[in-house]
Amino acid sequence: MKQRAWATFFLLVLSVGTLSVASAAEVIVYKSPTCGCCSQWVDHLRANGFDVKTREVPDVTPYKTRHGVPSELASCHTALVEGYVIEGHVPARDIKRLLSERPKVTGLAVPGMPLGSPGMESDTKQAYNVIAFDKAGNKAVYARY
Ligand SMILES: [Cu+2]
Repeated sequence: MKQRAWATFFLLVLSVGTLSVASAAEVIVYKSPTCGCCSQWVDHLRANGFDVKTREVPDVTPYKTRHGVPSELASCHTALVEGYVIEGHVPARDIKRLLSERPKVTGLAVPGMPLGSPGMESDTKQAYNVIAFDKAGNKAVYARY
């Protein structure tokens, strides 16, 4: 009986370990060293359990081009997570939904820098959309705020 209890305990530890690894998705963020709202978005992701690594670069534009971000969807920072591209101030909950649904898209973008989005905290709230995009030029609204 005692042995069985230990076996259950170890199974629990194993499954909890696996879960935490799965939830701490690694995010690589390309940002300019002087971008304050980029750093605040990084804090937002970390507060929501993401394992964020930042890459300070003098010009983020080549990274956007390389990873297929359409110029009209461009924002400040560009991030990579599990094969997806995240452009701009995309809320953590939409990235989590993306990683669980795994749609066939290149990534998600919040074009520009809307006030009130994560990392752009403000008393003024602008309505904005999270846009899913692919390399063929298709775009669709993924979430509305
Ligand atoms: Cu920004």
